[in-house]
Amino acid sequence: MAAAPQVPFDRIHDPVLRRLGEQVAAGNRLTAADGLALYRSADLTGLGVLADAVNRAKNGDVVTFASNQHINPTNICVLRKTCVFCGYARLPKEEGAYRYTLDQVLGEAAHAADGMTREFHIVGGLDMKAGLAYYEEMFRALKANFPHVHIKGLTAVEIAHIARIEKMSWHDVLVALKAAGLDTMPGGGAETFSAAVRDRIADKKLAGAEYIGVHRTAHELGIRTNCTMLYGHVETLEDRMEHLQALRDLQDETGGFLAYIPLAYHPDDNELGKELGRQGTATTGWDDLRQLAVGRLFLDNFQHVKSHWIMVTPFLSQVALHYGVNDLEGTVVREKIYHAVGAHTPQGMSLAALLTLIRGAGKVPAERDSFYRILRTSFDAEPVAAGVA
Ligand code: V47
Ligand code: SF4
Repeated sequence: MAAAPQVPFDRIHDPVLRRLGEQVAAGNRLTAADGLALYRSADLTGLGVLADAVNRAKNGDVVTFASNQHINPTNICVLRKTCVFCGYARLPKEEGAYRYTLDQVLGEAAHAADGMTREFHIVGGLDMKAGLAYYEEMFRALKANFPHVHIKGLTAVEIAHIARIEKMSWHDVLVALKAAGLDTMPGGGAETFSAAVRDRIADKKLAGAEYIGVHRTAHELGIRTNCTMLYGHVETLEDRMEHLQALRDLQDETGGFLAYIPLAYHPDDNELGKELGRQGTATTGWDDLRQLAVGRLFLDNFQHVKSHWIMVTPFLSQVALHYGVNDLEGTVVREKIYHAVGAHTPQGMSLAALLTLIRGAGKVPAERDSFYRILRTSFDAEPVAAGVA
């Protein structure tokens, strides 16, 4: 059990936050109304102080990261027209549509051949031609070729899609995929659970209660999962609290969630962004930090809160390490790969840069595996960026 948080009350100016801080320090649960009060506080620094105290009590100063590789086997998706926030999906005959063959998947995965990648994060569209056999064959081949690599694959929405096209239950699809090599599931597809918001931005997508249902089934089968929330589009703060409440309730029931990852909505290159006239205006730093901090405080039964630095920038993710975050998502590219390609890859950060970022925030970097077991905290053999103590 985590130690009681040591809250430095003198650094919290908002009396409402102080009152809630006393609740948290006493080990009392916050209600959804308390969560709303956290969101509405103008004392962002005080909110961070509180979230940091809770995080330190759970995870100390350690900040983890994993060495993973994303594989997106198909961008063909039946919800292409109704998930209006998505810029990735294509219809089967649309320009840019693709579905990898098994050889292409193995070719992408070959980057893992030198033993550095420890996790494949595999997600794609809801493709009518990517059914159970497609993924079973893929997972079996990946495990045969890269037995040391963990498979974190398929969102709840993809599991439900496979179940629908195969006329199977979620349970039976998950049992089959587990037997083929599925280890854990990512948290994508949650968006915002509120029915009104879903109607507007993700009509026809698996409902919030069904997303929770697929995760419950996975947890019952011993498949641990992550969860997410897409925020910063048309949702209200009440919608965000409804979403957090549903995540906390399932975690109370199963304990199967590994991490919570809020995802900041990006308005470029998607229909919703055009409709809202929001292009070029992503979420604000203020909102990103409070979203992470409120998650840390309300989700008192979660060990890990992850910031996705590709979405909110490495700079904000660094500051977020003082707002309740203990884990960073984003591909870590080792120096030799990094230099081999001769330039910054758009979706990777060198290990040295990541270490600089974590240490620069006064935290202790640690490489972890997919179950959050620490693999190493010493990086002496790695190249070190200038300015790292
Ligand atoms: O479900 C789609 C989001 C998610 C946009 O579990 C967008 O470890 C912002 O879930 N702006 C997929 N976000 C990514 C995801 C994820 C990422 C990293 C780690 C893990 C994990 C999961 O991306 C989708 C959707 O919510 N998304 N479009 C957009 N325009
Ligand atoms: Fe995009 Fe996923 Fe929606 Fe398909 S289901 S349109 S891939 S967000």
